Amino acid sequence: MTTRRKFLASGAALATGAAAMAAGGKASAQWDESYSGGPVDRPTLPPGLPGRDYKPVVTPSGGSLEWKIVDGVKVFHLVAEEIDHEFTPGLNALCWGYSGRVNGTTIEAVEGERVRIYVTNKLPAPTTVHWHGLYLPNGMDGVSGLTQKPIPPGETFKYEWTLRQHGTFMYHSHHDTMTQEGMGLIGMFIIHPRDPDPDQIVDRDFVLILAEYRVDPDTRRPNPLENSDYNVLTMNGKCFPGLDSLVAKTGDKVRIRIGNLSQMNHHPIHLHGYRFRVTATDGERLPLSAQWPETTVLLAVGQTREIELIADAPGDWAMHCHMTHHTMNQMGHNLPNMVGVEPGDLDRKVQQFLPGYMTMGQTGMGGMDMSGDISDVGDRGMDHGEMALPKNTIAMRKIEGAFAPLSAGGMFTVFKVRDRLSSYDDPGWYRHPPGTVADKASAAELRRDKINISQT
Ligand SMILES: [Cu+2]
Repeated sequence: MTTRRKFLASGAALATGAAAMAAGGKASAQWDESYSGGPVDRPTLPPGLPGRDYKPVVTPSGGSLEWKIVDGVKVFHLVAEEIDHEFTPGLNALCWGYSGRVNGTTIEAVEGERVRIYVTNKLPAPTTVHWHGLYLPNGMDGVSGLTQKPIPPGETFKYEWTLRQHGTFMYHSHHDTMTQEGMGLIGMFIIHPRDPDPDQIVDRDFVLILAEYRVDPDTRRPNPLENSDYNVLTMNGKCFPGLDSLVAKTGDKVRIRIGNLSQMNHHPIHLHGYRFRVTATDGERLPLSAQWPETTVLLAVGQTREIELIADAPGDWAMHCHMTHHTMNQMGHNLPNMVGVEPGDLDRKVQQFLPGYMTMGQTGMGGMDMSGDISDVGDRGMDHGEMALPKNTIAMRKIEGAFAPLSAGGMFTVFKVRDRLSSYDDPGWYRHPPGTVADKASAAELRRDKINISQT
């Protein structure tokens, strides 16, 4: 029960706290600077240099934006522009991106340095850039109309502030975001710590940004109005097999920084063969006691996570979104369910009216081995096994695997770990030690283990 004396005492404490806050003091020991964006008066430090102050990240199929130092400030130039982008061989679209890449231009900087980022708008529409997760003066936050005027087509704006944090962040358009993010205006913003703890230093430091697009067959642009049925699911703007593999040497300490700026979907990213530790959120790095083990990390839209592991198991390990529709390329999701159905010549009949029609396979989609272009086929018809596809379509294109065609696409890549590497270039498919690959069981083995496979 609260006595009047206690009530007055707590009121007095609140008043004291409010006075302290008003005077710029701290309200309590728990509510410290780490929750408030850090002290605004933290001094600017000299620019950090790769090799001396940090080890650069690797953005598979992408790269870090160039910079120069002018009077102690790290100067970047980001260009928003239309790009004829290849999601994977066979699927191109006119997207919007930054400085020559769609999703794959990473900004890399160091805690404490001052950055000046010029943004040139070469789009046909106004734009802005929001620095997602960063502590900065409000007027640098990039929200069109709220904190700045939009950048008109053809003009260049300047953003400048001092980086007062480190970690994995993102940047994206904040003008007509549905359209502009849906066209590809997103990227990762990595800030290295000024004085990393030994446990923060890794051998391989990968960056992946997740996104989703709607590209209809025989069209040349993503449709940003789509709100649920995405058919091109990407990491760094690429869908499998278009994305470079993540390559590590056995024993390497590996960090994978993942961000999600998809339009609508969260993505549970699963790595085969390993467990990893979630070591940082977009808020801050977690102390060792607060890091947690996982095999799948969920990336909500707008979130980043860092995961770390020791690459102690050689092989080709799949790493992918675990939503099964997100590991297919350019699927149509309104097909009739034909699993278990004998379609006969249904395709031929329907194609008289709908030339691009294709029935879902009767055992699923995995066994369909088709490629080609509808224009190559002419009047020859479209038998199963020789199915033609509309232009700019990759749904069923064969992806060669080490053993057989791979029935995977979309938000999927391969973590390749090798005992010996002369470089971190793609080493090709893994060569498994003899006797370590699943294969047809012999009759002798079945007899030995009394496995009865006779039909009843
Ligand atoms: Cu997904």
